[in-house]
Amino acid sequence: MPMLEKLLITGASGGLGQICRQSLKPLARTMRLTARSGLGEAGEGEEIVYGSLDDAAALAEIVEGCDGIVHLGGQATEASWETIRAANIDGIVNLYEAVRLSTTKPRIIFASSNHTIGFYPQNQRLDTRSPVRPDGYYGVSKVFGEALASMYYDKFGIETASVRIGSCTAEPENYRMLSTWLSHRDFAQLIARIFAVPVLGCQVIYGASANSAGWWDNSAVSFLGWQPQDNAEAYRAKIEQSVPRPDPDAPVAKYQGGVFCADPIFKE
Ligand code: 15L
Repeated sequence: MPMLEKLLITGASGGLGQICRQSLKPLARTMRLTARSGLGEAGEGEEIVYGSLDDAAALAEIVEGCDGIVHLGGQATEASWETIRAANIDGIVNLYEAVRLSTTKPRIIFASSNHTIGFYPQNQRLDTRSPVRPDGYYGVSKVFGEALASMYYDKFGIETASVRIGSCTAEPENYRMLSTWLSHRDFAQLIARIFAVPVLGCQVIYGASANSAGWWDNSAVSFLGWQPQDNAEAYRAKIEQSVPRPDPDAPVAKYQGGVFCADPIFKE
């Protein structure tokens, strides 16, 4: 028996969206996929609805009838303020308004990011209550999303898990990812746990596998029962053989957010 009737994935044509399209199938009777374009043919149990986060009326229709949302849509890297504002500020307000006005009030998983805390040094361990230290407009927009989720929970009871995703790739690709890596399998299992718990409330969760070199402590959300299975350490030897070690003073070796800490202010 799937635990959800209808799961909406926003940003379903992106890298993580395509992974979730496959891995989250067992969670819902129907999966509704949305993006601006590029979703191909609907498979069994799938509905495809094209739309944009800046179209509030279209979003209201896209959200209606869903009991779960994995919100991956929006801008996924640093960009100009205009781009960030449209996709990650106005876009997420439109999404929460659509949820508030829906009859089904879906639980939301918000793809937040490690760039909310990117300016912490790599030798500092953080927990979910550590103050934010965003490393660019992108990180600031994710902090905004987390704050918006908090307000919609306190005012309207809409439940959200803001997952501060580290680096969700098939395998770790560099030294920093030995700490930040989140395997696709662990991400899918985290999503399943978030939808499974009877009461979620509004939580911040670090999205990282059980990396021996990890920086983040999720003990405040142990009630989720999520136990990541993978550990980036298994790839250390491969990285040591194939990736040049960065200068210890380079942002990628100094800060948790890596190269994002060195990004300029982009202009349109
Ligand atoms: C993110 O938030 C980005 O969306 C992703 O592309 C990676 O850069 C990741 O963070 C990371 O920090 O590795």
